[in-house]
Amino acid sequence: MRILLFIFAAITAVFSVVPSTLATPVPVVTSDAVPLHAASGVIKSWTDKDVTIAHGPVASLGWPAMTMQFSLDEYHGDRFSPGQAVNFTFRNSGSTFSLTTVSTR
Ligand SMILES: [Cu+2]
Repeated sequence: MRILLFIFAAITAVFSVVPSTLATPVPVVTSDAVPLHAASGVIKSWTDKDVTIAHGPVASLGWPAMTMQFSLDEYHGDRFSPGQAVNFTFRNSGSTFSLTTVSTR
């Protein structure tokens, strides 16, 4: 009987430890995240590889308004047509600017 009580006590001890172990927060790694930039503009052309957008100022990059190309390598959304006014986000890796999201405005 003593052995059964010992086993019961041991099992109880183990289970009382598990919840606090599960509650330990998992650290979120953000150091390699590439920031997104947001802008609005008008679609000028759309090909299979890239889109040209006449966009307004991009505050997060200190950019003035300009017309430029964005790569579609990372874009999986709907295709838009020349003349459409849009809000969009993009990320830059070196000299490549990749479109990430687009929506009409
Ligand atoms: Cu630009």
